[in-house]
Amino acid sequence: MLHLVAFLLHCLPLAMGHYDICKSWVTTDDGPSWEFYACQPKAMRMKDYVTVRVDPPGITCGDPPERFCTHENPYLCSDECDASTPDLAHPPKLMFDKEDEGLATYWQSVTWSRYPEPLLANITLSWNKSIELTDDIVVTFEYGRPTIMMLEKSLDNGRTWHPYQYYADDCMEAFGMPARRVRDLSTTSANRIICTEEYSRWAGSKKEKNVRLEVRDRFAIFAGQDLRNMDNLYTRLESAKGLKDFFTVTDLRMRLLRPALGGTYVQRENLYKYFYAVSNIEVTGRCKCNLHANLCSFKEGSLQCECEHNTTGQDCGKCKKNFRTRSWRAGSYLPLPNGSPNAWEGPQDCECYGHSNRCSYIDFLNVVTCVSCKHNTRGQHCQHCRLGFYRNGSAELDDENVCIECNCNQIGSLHDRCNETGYCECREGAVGPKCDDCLPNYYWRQGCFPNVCDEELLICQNGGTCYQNQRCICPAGYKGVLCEQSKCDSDNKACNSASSTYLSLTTFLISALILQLRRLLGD
Ligand SMILES: *[C@@H]1O[C@H](CO)[C@@H](O)[C@H](O)[C@H]1NC(C)=O
Ligand SMILES: *[C@@H]1O[C@H](CO)[C@@H](O)[C@H](O)[C@H]1NC(C)=O
Ligand SMILES: *[C@@H]1O[C@H](CO)[C@@H](O)[C@H](O)[C@H]1NC(C)=O
Ligand SMILES: *[C@@H]1O[C@H](CO)[C@@H](O)[C@H](O)[C@H]1NC(C)=O
Ligand SMILES: *[C@@H]1O[C@H](CO)[C@@H](O)[C@H](O)[C@H]1NC(C)=O
Ligand SMILES: [Ca+2]
Repeated sequence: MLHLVAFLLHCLPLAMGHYDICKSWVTTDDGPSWEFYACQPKAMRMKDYVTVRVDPPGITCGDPPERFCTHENPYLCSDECDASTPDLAHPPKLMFDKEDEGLATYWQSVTWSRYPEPLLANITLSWNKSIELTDDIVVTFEYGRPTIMMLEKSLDNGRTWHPYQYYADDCMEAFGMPARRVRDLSTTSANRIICTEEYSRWAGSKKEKNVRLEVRDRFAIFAGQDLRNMDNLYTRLESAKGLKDFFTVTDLRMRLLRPALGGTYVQRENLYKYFYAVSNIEVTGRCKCNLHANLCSFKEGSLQCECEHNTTGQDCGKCKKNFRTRSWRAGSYLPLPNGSPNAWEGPQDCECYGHSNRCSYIDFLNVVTCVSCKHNTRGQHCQHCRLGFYRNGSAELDDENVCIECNCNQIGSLHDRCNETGYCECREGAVGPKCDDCLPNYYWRQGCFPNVCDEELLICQNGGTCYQNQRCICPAGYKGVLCEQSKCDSDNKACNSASSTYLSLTTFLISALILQLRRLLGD
């Protein structure tokens, strides 16, 4: 019972924190409506959702079966590890099981039989989900804590790794770092990576079993020793650069670099007593949901935020479709006590139908508008076609082929634009969807021009012939558009000038004939 009370007291400051509801239905002067708050899921035992990997292959004891002894009984080396016998096997999953009172179950490595080659092992924990630590990481070692180890973390599902904390019985010797304690850190160094000697010294194998990453002590720098002033911590998490990220992980890796030595140098004649054995890894944290969810569920093998505030994604890290506002934002712990979801109320008019993923907010119009619409679209939602393009009737608005080029004939049309069925506006005489044909009675020559002559109405006269509707080719002696004019009527000189090089023989003869006729008639 005492244990339970202590446990409750221990958890109280973190459990009772605000930010446990995302919205509530409130009545205001304007009637009832939703009010939205920053919210986060409860802290959970993260070991229940982890996948583990132990490296290198073959580091787990028992295959083949082997004997080991302990530092307490160094000369009674009759314990056995045998992977094929359930009672004697020590597989990695025993680091995460629920233990019956008093009966430790543990993963165990092979012994250091290949000394002086280092006995190295990596234990990698992966969640495939960003997690925010809310309490200490506690690793429990049976048979002694390592004399040298290191904790690493990843924020990107194991693509990149960063040191989290160094542990050694002599930090200077092992890592070239001075030993520090979290208790000595200040507000400006609260996210410093330190090397600590607190968890590596030999203290008798059954006494001190735990190695910690002190999350609570770091919180206490801001919230006070009993974490009573959580408001101050939340304020700092918003304002201090890198502080939130310090407590966030997707993966953890323990690099075990040297086993417990029992307080002495390595005894080469009895290497059966050097190995690693981990009975429990406690990781307490909550799903990181960017303050947009208060529930986190385990679906298809992964943790997943149940996003509110019109956000979506594993971490509520983006806006829902139809809610792509000027940009997604995380919620904020501020202003106290309920924080802000930093979300837009209602769907913002920033649907871009997939032709843009960026919007900008035009303050003085109070509208959100898509920018850089692709696929020849334009408009607030990229819902129109650019000038010179028209809507493809058989394509949805979000189709890449939604806009078709007008392709108006440059000469035949008045401009590049066309109507909704792709018809261009034609100059006089031009016709066709693209204005590349001519009306009847028009001919094409760098545009449409009215016929000059044809076979029916505009007939070339005096024996003239129509050339491609463009002009009459007149016989000698005639001119005019339709060869309707005799050259002599208008210009006697031309008729008289026999030497004119422009006159053909025929013309000459005809002219002579006319001359003779005139003489005969007594002109
Ligand atoms: C443990 O992981 C580190 C990278 O974090 C790697 O460099 C090292 O080789 C690994 N050790 C073993 C024994 O797999
Ligand atoms: C990780 O989580 C994502 C999102 O829930 C899921 O699609 C993916 O399959 C998961 N990957 C693994 C290796 O479990
Ligand atoms: C989200 O969308 C719903 C439905 O359009 C709306 O009622 C609500 O106000 C929006 N905002 C937030 C913060 O949920
Ligand atoms: C119109 O859209 C449909 C559907 O995407 C596409 O198959 C077709 O090629 C488009 N038409 C033109 C002229 O681009
Ligand atoms: C486009 O113009 C053509 C020719 O003028 C016309 O037949 C058609 O109905 C017009 N389409 C629309 C949608 O206005
Ligand atoms: Ca266990």
